Amino acid sequence: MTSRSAAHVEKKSLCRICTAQCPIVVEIDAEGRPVSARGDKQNPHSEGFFCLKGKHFPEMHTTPGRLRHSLARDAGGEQRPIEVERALDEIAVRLQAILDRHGPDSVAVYTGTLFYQLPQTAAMATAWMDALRLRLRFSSGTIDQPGKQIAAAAHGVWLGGSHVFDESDVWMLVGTNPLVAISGGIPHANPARRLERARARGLELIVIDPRRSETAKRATLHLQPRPGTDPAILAGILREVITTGRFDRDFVRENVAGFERLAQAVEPFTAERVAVRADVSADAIREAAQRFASARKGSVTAGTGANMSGWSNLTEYLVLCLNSICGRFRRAGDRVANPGVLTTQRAFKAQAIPPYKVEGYGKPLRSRPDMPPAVCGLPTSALADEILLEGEDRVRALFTIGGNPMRAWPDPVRTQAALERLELHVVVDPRPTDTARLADYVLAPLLPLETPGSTLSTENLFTVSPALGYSEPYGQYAPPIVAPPPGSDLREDWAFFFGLAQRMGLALELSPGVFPIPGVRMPKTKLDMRETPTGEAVLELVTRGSRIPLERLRREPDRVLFDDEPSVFVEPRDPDDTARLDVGSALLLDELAVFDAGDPHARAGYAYRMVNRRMANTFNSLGTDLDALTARYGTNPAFLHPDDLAREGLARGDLVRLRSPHGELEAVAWPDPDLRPGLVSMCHCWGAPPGEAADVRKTGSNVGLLISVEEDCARFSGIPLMSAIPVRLVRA
Ligand SMILES: Nc1nc2c(c(=O)[nH]1)N[C@H]1C(S)=C(S)[C@@H](COP(=O)(O)OP(=O)(O)OC[C@H]3O[C@@H](n4cnc5c(=O)[nH]c(N)nc54)[C@H](O)[C@@H]3O)O[C@H]1N2
Ligand SMILES: Nc1nc2c(c(=O)[nH]1)N[C@H]1C(S)=C(S)[C@@H](COP(=O)(O)OP(=O)(O)OC[C@H]3O[C@@H](n4cnc5c(=O)[nH]c(N)nc54)[C@H](O)[C@@H]3O)O[C@H]1N2
Ligand code: SF4
Ligand SMILES: [Mo]
Repeated sequence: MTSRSAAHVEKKSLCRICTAQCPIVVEIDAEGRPVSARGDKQNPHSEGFFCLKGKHFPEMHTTPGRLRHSLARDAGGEQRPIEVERALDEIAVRLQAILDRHGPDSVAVYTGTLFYQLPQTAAMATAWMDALRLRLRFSSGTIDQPGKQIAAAAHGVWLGGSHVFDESDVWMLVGTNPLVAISGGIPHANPARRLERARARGLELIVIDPRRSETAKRATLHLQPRPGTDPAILAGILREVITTGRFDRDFVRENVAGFERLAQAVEPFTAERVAVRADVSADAIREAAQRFASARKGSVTAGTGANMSGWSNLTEYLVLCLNSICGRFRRAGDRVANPGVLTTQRAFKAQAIPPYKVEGYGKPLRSRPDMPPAVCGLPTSALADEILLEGEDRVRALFTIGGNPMRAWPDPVRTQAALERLELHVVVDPRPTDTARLADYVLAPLLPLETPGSTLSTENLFTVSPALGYSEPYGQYAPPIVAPPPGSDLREDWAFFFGLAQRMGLALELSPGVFPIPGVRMPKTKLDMRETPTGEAVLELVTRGSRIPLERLRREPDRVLFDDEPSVFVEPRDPDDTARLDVGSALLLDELAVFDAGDPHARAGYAYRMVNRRMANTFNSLGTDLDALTARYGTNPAFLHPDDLAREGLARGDLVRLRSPHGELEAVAWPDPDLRPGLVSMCHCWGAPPGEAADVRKTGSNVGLLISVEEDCARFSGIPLMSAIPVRLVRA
């Protein structure tokens, strides 16, 4: 760390790179620039936890690579700085013209990961989309873990909430590596320490991952199966729990429907048969079932590995079924460990929201006529095709907010062709990303240390899945602590959408929170469109109706745990309520028979499978351009088991060519003894744009080149096969 001169001050804030949102202490120099960050050791929630990315978070604010002005493409095709108010004037006119001529279905919005970490932006941009009646909304969610929403709809939601990690004695993780991803599964703040403490009090940690991941290394039981076989393992565990009678009879009798149908569906999955399909021992299946079911409290949760390997819907559904039949939910009278701080206040009740519609949300996309829109949102894997459609009827304008399609979407060749065809592409991003470079306008936002923020978005994650969100009543307000770079012309992200709405004569209604909360009516606010509100005022509106008023967090900045408030307990079921969770959904369990019939993703002649993974020092495409964060591996190498490397005659650092049935890429080979043999493990969001001459040793490789958006896409969400992809190795 730089030596701290007398003129330097330290101020508290939150790192906003990933969903952990770690409390940090930022060192600010005499000129008011943020120069470094460290974890806040005094913070009782995180106890000083942070990571190397967070250390370089201030650099994102000061790097010369950051956009200090918005950009517009001129007549000659060059992107040049433009005054932001003028950019908004021009965008409003061009957008209105497209809407007038082609209607709302000619305009699409893609919201990336960062969108969901900016609650004010999420709320304002959503209000703007509502006012424009835009239907074509796509998000990174359908190339992430879309099975979660599908499964929740088919299963229903328990209003009492799930057991939290800190009170559990068993925890099962399927295709997720929370010690590196820090994205839930194990609570965000300081997951390693939380796990260590939990293990010390006897927690059983069961990890299912074809890689002996950082988390798997600390498990009490690690199953290292073939990728793409999670449904077999979960069905095998469910069968074992059912046939040995270890399920929660009382909970099932009172709250669960479809038990017989589930029992029938998993009947073929004996431990011995699962052992063959997944290549794990039958004893390990029995052991996992016994340990999971005999514990008192706990949960099973799945991550990207389990969602990207072909069986997103089914796997997430079986996860919920296992939680349900084992009664892994809070009951009437139980204390709620995480009643919320900044989220709209809600009641906890020992009852179910019954299953709701999985699909049939509006009419299908033109490029996917056989795929009725589902509860997870429109398939992002189809968005490039919507732009590339022949004829009048296509997407002509796209708004990309806090996302980087050129790096993140499957099939970057198609993505590039689509983005180049757009009549209007507006990107909201602080960096000149590969995507921003193709845009007509890049709107450059202020960054978190310059704007008011809070922990709301991470708290809100409980709505996405059990085991996500905070496990205690933690909340923090983060005031702006540095000024924007001198001479810059930047706005808070949300202000672009307010500005566009003003110019287009729209009236906006703002909802609090980032995601809707099942069973809760959110208090909406009609905005006064004559005057732009302050950032603080917008933050107040998105926390409206919270259990702890934002004002208190502002007043008492060191009070970040609200555990001495009156405790919240789960209320009994409403007297007339008869709703049940459904573990027998035919819609989803039918997929189990399809799964059992064989591996539809296998292709002859492709000896390896490529699996997804995250690397510690980059966050999706963020950090891939910072030397300090890429020092360890240089790029995103192709990890292989040392025996495979040797057999292929490869050494660390050699270039390899990977070919899938869809495409190919070049990558740097790297040994990983923790990987199951026969696999290649690679991180996403790297690589130069297709067609650009580039040195893979510097740019890394775009894994999306191996992915097809036409074949092997899941029902409902269209998530392509993004893990367990058949590949073969070719010497480069
Ligand atoms: N092959 C393969 N592909 C994958 C995955 C995989 O595992 N394998 N993972 C998928 C997953 S899970 C996801 S979530 C997606 C990620 O997909 P995206 O969200 O599209 O990609 P990111 O790189 O996270 O994009 C975030 C962008 O937000 C910008 N940003 C940073 N701060 C701010 C801010 O304050 N305001 C605004 N407006 N922007 C900001 C960053 O500069 C960055 O360009 O990728 C998916 N793609
Ligand atoms: N450092 C860092 N943190 C991040 C991100 C990042 O890019 N970098 N990205 C963020 C985002 S957008 C998200 S969505 C989260 C994701 O968080 P996670 O879902 O935890 O993502 P990963 O760390 O990639 O862990 C996925 C694991 O699944 C395993 N796997 C692959 N295929 C299969 C399979 O078929 N079955 C099973 N059981 N396992 C399989 C992989 O070996 C890997 O260990 O992380 C977030 N946090
Ligand atoms: S874990 Fe995430 S939020 Fe925490 S310091 Fe690292 S990047 Fe920032
Ligand atoms: Mo993600």
